[in-house]
Amino acid sequence: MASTNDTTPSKLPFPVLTAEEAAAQVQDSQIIGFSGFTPAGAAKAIPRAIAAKARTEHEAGRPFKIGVITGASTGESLDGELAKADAVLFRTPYQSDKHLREQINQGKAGFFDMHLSIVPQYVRYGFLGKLSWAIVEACDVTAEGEIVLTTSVGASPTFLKCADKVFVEINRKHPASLRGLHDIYEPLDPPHRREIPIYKASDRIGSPVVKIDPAKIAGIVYTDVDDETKPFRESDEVTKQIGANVAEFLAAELHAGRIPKEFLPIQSGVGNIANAVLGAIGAHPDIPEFELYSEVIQDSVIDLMLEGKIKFASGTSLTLSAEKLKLVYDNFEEFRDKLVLRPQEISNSPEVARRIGVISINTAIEVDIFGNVNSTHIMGRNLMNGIGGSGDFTRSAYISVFTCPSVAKGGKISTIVPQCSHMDHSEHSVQAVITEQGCANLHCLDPKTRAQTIITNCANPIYREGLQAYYASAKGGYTPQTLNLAFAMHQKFLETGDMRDVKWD
Ligand code: 0RQ
Repeated sequence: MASTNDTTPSKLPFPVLTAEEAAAQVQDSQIIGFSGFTPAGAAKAIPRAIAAKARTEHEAGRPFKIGVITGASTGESLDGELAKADAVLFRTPYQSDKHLREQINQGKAGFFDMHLSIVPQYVRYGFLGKLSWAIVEACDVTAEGEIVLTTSVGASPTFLKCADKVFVEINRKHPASLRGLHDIYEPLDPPHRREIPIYKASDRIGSPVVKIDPAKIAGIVYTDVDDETKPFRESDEVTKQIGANVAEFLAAELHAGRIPKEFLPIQSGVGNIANAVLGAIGAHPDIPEFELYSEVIQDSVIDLMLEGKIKFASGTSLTLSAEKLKLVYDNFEEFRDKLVLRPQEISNSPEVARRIGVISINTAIEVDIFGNVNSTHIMGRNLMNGIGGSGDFTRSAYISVFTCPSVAKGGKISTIVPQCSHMDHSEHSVQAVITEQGCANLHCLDPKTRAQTIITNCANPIYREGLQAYYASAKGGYTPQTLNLAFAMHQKFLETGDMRDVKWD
């Protein structure tokens, strides 16, 4: 069986192309499914070359934009370059690139947000249009059309299946011995779908490779580049305290018998707070070793595996710093039976999350005093990143937790507000809100008690009195609100750049 692992790639029946030769085949208005879930495993060389082609076309006075579908956020070479080249017709789902965010908020790039678990089936159902290309990063491909992905699976299996033609970026930074890390499984579509047979985080149900018709492979591009993962900020006092508060909350629920003594699988979002939270859970003496059923596997997971605190991690991406990825690759035989990467349709499956009792922990932009959560918008208007996988897990979780610092922008913004300026997760799906100030355990509380608990336990002291004043004057009913004051803090910020000193009467 010839594969790119063989020293002579010409044995394969696929053209070996430069990224520019591949990009030359991409036409204006085509829709492309790119690999990548976070910068992990994202296509890099061809999107960069497509962006260069877009610039040339624009200079020649010709239109050139493409529809960009990915697993989630990607790296600078994909979202960043395409946005800077004004080459994005539409983009979905989650993104976190500052240039693309700007284009979206200026209305120059179309964007629609969706739950990550739903992306592959939307592609299969045809809601996203016909994919002309799938462009994926892999560490190996065989003449028979077996593709071994790299550090993420995301939605790539579906892109590869549904696209007319395929380009594969073979990234030599990743060893072909990764075969076996991935568990590729695609459910049948309704009305033929059956249950996804995962009963614990470590269950494997699929194939180690994505198998496609080799006739669809229009070319291979060889690359040798690291994932464009950004380094973590050193945890500060606020982040550490949020982590400690989450760990204390879970330990208390365990002691109260509301979490079983063997513990339950954790889902954790991405970023600095999520990294610190996992570290704190791992360090808590009362929390036993646990498993992860999540989407992103970050550095702290590897550290906790080495300490024996995390037994197994199921995700869709291995989003590690270069140093941590090297450690995993250097000791891959040790990690092989502790890690699995699945398609996001499976890693983020609400069905599986509900069955296995996932404890979800995600980050909010703002939370209102009743426990509704805004994860996506700044001041109700501008998109930050997107809902990502937070909704996939939150709605189905055994316990769903939202964390955030109590203030943003040096205290000019309170993340606890009378009413969210945009809503992604409703009070019905949010069981705990945790800031560095403390924890509001909202289980089975009515809206009035929720409001008092969130203001007292989570709001920053500089905003606590103001929020209490708002609530004291809020007009009756089951959920007291004064509609013309509910956004007074947001309005104050839009007028003065600071939420403080709102007059509540
Ligand atoms: O701004 O970048 O200018 O400093 O938002 O905030 O505190 O650094 O936290 O990087 O973890 O991001 C919710 C955006 C948090 C992210 C969000 C500003 C703040 C800062 C970033 P700067 P932090 P993080 C996993 C699951 C939604 C989807 C999700 C996210 C910047 O976690 O996108 O959970 N989550 N998916 O200053 C104005 C506020 C603000 C604010 C924070 N109220 N108003 N600015 N910021 N709160 C992901 C996937 O599914 C792949």
